[in-house]
Amino acid sequence: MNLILVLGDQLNRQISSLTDLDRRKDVVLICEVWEEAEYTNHHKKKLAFIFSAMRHFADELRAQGITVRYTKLQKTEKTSSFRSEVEKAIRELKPERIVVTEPSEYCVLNDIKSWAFDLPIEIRPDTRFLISKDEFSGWAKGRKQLRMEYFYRDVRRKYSILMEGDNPAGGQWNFDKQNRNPLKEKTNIPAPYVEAPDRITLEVIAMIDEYFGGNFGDLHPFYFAVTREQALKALDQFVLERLTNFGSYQDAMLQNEPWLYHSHLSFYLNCGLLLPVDCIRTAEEAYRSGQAPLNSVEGFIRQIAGWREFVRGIYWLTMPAYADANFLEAYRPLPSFFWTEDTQMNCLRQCIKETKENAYTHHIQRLMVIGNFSLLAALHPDDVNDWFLSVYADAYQWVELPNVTGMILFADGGVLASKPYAASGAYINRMSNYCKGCRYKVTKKNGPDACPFNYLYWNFLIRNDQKLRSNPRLRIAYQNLDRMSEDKTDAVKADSQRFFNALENEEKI
Ligand code: FAD
Ligand code: DLZ
Ligand code: SF4
Repeated sequence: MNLILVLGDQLNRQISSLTDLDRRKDVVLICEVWEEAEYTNHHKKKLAFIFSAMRHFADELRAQGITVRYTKLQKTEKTSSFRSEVEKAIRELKPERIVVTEPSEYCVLNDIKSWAFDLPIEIRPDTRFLISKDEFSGWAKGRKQLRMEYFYRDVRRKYSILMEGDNPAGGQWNFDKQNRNPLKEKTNIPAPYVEAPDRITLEVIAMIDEYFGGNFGDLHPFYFAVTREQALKALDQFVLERLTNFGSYQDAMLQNEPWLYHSHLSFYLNCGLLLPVDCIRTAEEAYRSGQAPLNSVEGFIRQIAGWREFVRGIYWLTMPAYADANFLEAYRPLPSFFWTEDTQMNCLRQCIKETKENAYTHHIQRLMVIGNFSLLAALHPDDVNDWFLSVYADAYQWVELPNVTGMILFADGGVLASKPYAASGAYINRMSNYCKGCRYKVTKKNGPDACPFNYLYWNFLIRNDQKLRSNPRLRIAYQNLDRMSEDKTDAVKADSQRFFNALENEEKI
């Protein structure tokens, strides 16, 4: 008899540990454990989502005649961990073997590898991704630079995604230039997918309220899909209602409009309810049938077949050293307004408020508002990673860490991104309507009323001169800095110092 351990982000019947399951003998173990629930200040919606999806998956397996041993979080057993739950199951069920699909996170894999029970543990490859860890390291080997764009093209070729023979559909690999339109006012943006909580979800919500009431984030209202069937409906709704505009408005931000034309599928992809091929093939079909334009379909597919696979590859290629990277020597602690949204910078307030409400913000809010601020303010990578890992319902270390350490903080010195995504307030003003409602003036460069992003941007270049000047993609930025008068650079430094002092003194900025 095999004891098959299925982790909370492996909720798919096609997962490698379940492929040869013998329903007459084998037992599937799914467990809610305190060790996972408490290692960070997980958003309440994130916890409710994962536990509800786990409980629904257990019921789906049972409906197929499979024996499932499911353990719920118990207040009386606050020390539970994957190891302790497996140990208990071994004692009671006496299996011949443990089978598990490789965990998505480095620490959990190492933990499982260290288990010394008196029976074999078979760790099977994680086939939920398009590119295996070995394939990625083979691709990376011998390359001076790892760039997503070239990796993505190889994935397209390998799986014949949006291809016309040997060529990319439409004659181009990338339609990003068409995908940078701002949205300046509310248009007819479709409502996001909403699933009313059923009995199981309501039970989980009650448990989260009781056990995790002090955690960050709003638990109510809860509207996520929690089964594969519902997640597939959310995918269909996205393709039908939002995919057409996805590309054009991919980078846009709008006050009080958290969902826009994004897919909101990352939660479902990352816990296994959806597979990348589900999303890619459905989107491609929409293009082939004339339902959605190529710039949108290619843009969406690039996020999943390109970025998602690429960041996972970087994660496994570079761990564990990646988790300690701090190339720009950034040491400032996370300001408390990341938890309280108590700031006068409207863009940040808006994005943090939406994070608290939904356990979601879209990519440009994470990258160009919260991420950009974290970079320019030299926040410590450990603090920023911990925040991003806890507040989003789609956050697992394999995807969160490269996005934070590599993409927003440039703490890896350029392994993932060719340059830091640093920007002044002008970018945020171009892509959103946040600045209209702000106490600061985006057009002012210096002084107490100036948009802090404006002087912090130049201060960032000055502070990191030695490390960044030689980056060819920052050549123009440094040329512009060199043209600045001394008075101007002095004002930048003085404004930045005043700003950082205020942060340190916990003044409202
Ligand atoms: P869409 O815009 O609709 O994109 C479609 C899909 O593409 C997403 O569902 C996601 O699976 C994938 N995708 C897009 N960009 C990325 C990316 N950079 N890395 C990996 N996958 C991507 N994504 C996570 O899934 N978990 C995280 O913890 C996470 N943390 C992030 C932290 C920072 C600082 C940044 C800048 C990005 C982070 N992302 C993370 C990537 C991205 O922001 C989210 O995947 C996206 O916002 C999810 O919303 P969506 O499903 O509506 O995405
Ligand atoms: C995120 C999470 C949380 C909060 N709790 C659990 C849990 O109690 N049990 C579980 O199996 N998975 C949980 N997860 C998802 C895990 O973080 C994820 O499955 C592993 O860390 C993957 O390495
Ligand atoms: Fe953000 Fe600056 Fe615009 Fe205010 S003025 S919303 S701080 S970019």
